Amino acid sequence: MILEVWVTLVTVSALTKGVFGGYGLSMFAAQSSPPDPCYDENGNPRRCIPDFVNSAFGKDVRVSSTCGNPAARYCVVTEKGEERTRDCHTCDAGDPKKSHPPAYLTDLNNPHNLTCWQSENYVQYPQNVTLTLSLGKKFEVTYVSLQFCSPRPESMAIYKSMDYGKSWVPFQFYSTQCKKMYNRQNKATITKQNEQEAICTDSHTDMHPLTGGLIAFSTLDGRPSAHDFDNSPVLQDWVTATDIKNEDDSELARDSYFYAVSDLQVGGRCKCNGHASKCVKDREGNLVCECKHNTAGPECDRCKPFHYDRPWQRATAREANECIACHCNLHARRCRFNMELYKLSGRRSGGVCLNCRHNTAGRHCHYCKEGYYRDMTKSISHRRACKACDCHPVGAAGKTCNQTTGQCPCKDGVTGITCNRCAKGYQQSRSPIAPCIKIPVASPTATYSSYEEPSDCESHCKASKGKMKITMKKYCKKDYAVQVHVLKGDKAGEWWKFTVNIISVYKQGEHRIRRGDQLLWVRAKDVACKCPKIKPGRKYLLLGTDDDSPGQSGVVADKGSLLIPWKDLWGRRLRKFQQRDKRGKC
Ligand SMILES: *[C@@H]1O[C@H](CO)[C@@H](O)[C@H](O)[C@H]1NC(C)=O
Ligand SMILES: *[C@@H]1O[C@H](CO)[C@@H](O)[C@H](O)[C@H]1NC(C)=O
Ligand SMILES: *[C@@H]1O[C@H](CO)[C@@H](O)[C@H](O)[C@H]1NC(C)=O
Ligand SMILES: [Ca+2]
Repeated sequence: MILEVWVTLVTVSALTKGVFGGYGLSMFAAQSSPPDPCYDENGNPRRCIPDFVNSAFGKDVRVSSTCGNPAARYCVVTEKGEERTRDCHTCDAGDPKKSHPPAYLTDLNNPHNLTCWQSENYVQYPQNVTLTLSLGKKFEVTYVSLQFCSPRPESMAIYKSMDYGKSWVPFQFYSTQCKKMYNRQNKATITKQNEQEAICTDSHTDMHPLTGGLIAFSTLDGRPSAHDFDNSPVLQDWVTATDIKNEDDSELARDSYFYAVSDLQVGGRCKCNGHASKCVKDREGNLVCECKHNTAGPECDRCKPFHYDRPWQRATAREANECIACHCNLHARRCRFNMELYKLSGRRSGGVCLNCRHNTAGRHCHYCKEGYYRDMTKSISHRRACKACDCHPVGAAGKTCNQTTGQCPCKDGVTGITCNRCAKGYQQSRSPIAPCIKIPVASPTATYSSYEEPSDCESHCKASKGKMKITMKKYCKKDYAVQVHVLKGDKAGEWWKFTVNIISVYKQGEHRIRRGDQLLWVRAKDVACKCPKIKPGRKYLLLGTDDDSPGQSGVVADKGSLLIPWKDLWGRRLRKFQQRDKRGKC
C-alpha cells in the first residue's frame, strides 16, 4: 500500500524539544496577546511566526483507492493475548453507515468514534496505495503522522514537494526491508553532511498492537542542526513543503488485504520566514502570509517595493531583519539595491534612489541638480528645497549657479545673484557680449587718445565741419546709415578699434552690415582731432562710405563720415529717407 500524503508544510522556527522535536504549543498559549506579535511594546520589529497547526485538518486528500464501489466484504483480525478473532463487515460507498471516504482522513479526530478511510480489498504488490495532500502554500513541517485502523504497512514512503506537486523528494521511508524496497540502509546515521536526506527505518513494526497504531515522522528528529534551526538554511529547506505524499508499498502477506487510516496529520507552521504571525486567504482564495517588517510575497520572502536599503533576510530570534526603506528625502518613489555601495557602507545601506523629483539629485536625492541651488530656509526633504538658478541669459556666463549660494557666474561688469544688473561704475549696453561697460571717467576722448591733439587739426578736420544736421542729401551721398552703440575702444597702431553694437541699419553699402556686435575702425588721427568725436557708452547715428577696413571685418568711419549723437526722433526721419531712397529719389 502506498499512502501519498500531500501536505504543504509549516515553518519550524521556535523549536523546543518535544514529542515531535518542536513547537511548544504552550509557549504560545502562555504568551500575552499584544496587538501585533511582529512588534514589541516599543514598536520595534521582532521575529513572529504563525501558530502551529495541523495543516491537513479539513483538507481534501486524493487517494488512489477507496472501498465500497461496488460494495465489498472485508474482515478484521484482532489479537487478544494469544487469541485471534476475525470480524467481517461490508464496505458500501452508497451507505453512509458503511462507507469509508477519504474525508475521514482529515475530519475531527474523536478517539471514541474513529472514522476511517479504507482502501479497496486485495491491494497486492506491486500495487500500492497513495494518499496525496496539497497544503496550498509553503509550510514548515514538523511532523507527518498516520493513525491506522488496519495493520500498518510493512513499507511506506513519505514524500514532499516544494513546487506544488511538480517534483517530489523523499522525506522518510519505513520498511522491514529497507535495502530491497528503497535501496537504503536501515537506520542510517544523519550527519551534518547529509541532513537533507531521507532515511529508512523498520522501527514502525516494533509497535503493538498489530491493528491500529501510529506512524509518525518527525522532520527534525535526529538531525544535528535542529537545535540551531535559525542558522541552518539546509534544515529550513528540508522542512519546507507545499505538498505531502504517502506511498504504502507493502507486499500484503498478512490476513487483511486493505489499508485503513483514521487520521492523517501534518503538523507545522505556515512558512513566513519570521515576518508574519498568521496566514490569510488573499482575494483569489490562496493562502498567503500577512507580511510585516516591510516584506512581501507569499512567504514574506522578499522586501516590499521601496524597501531595498539592505538585502532581504529571514528573521531570527535575535534579529527581526526587517526590510528598510531607501532614504530619498521624500523626493523618490522608487529605488534599487546596490551591493557594492552596501559593502562600501560597512553593510549598512545599499539603496539608490531612482528618478529623484523636485529638482534633486544624488543617491539619496540629497542635493540639488545642476541649474538649481539649495534654499537653506527649507529642509532638504521639502518639495521646494531646490530653487532654480534663473541665471540671466545675457548677464550670466553660464546657467549653473553655486549650489549653496545660488550665485550665477556673471560677465565682466555684471552683478546680482542672477547677474541681472550692472556693477557700480558700469552702465548697460546693447551688446550681449559685454552687457555692462565701464562708465568712462574724465575726458572720454583723452582716455581714448594716447597723444596730444595735433596742431593741424583745424585743416585736417575742415571737411567735416557743420555736419551735425542730417538731411536727405547727406543721406543719399553716403553708402551706409546705421545706429550704433559704442561699447569700448582700443588703440591698434594707426587705428582705433571700437567695439560697437549695431542697433539698426537704415542703408546698406556694398559691404553688408549686420545688426549686432561689430568693429568700427577710425583712424587714430581722426580720433585725436575729434573728427569724428567718439565716446564709448554713447549712441550715434553713423553715415559713412564703403572703405576697406584694416581688420578682417567691420565698418570704417573717417573724417568724411557723419557721426552724430543719437536722438530718438531721428528714427522716423531716417525711415522716411529710406522709403524715398527705395523709390529712387536719391
Ligand atoms: C461517529 O461519527 C459518525 C461520522 O461523523 C457519525 O455519523 C456517528 O453518529 C458517530 N457515532 C457516535 C456514536 O458518535
Ligand atoms: C505505486 O503505484 C503507481 C501506480 O500504480 C506506480 O506508478 C508506482 O510506481 C508505484 N510505486 C511503487 C513504489 O511501487
Ligand atoms: C559657493 O559659494 C561658497 C560661499 O561663497 C564658496 O565657499 C564655494 O566655494 C562656492 N562653490 C563653488 C563650487 O564655487
Ligand atoms: Ca477520522
